[in-house]
Amino acid sequence: MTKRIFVVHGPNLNLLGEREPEHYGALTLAEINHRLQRLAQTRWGWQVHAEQYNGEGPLIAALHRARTWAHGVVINPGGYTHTSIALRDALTALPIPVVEVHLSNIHRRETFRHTSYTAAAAWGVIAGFGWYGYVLALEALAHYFASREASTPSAQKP
Ligand code: CA2
Repeated sequence: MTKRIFVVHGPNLNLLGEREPEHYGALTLAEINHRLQRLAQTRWGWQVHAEQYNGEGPLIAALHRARTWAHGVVINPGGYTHTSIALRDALTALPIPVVEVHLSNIHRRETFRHTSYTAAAAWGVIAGFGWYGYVLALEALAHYFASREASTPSAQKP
């Protein structure tokens, strides 16, 4: 079955590739999204739908919409990681697996970045591997779907 994956980027990530490459790498957001779409299609036959929001409300509204169509979510909540209980609540309300991704290793940076309000609402967290962290998140979702399908009765051999 074709899976639809929602990759959603939080505030300021539209600036990727323009500033702070030492923290966030040299690729633009469009380049990262394109790589994920190509990989997901060729390796698993999945569709990746990517969006970016600078505002908390629109980000939460996009997650509410994703309840109707997505099979999994990969989110980089950006700065809202460290501030937003509302975003955490929206993620908690999703009945599908969520993987939180950070380009930088937030635990090697300023103390205020060490706390993630959103992480507890995620199935898992990946941080510090740059854009490749999004690939790892897709791999994690593939493992999640495969392990669930293997344990459903219809997939069992007689
Ligand atoms: O490491 C990450 O992916 C972060 O989620 C990025 C956030 C930061 O607030 C988190 O602590 C960690 C910031 C995203 C800002 O992105 C920029 C990209 C280029 C230039 C300026 C900002």
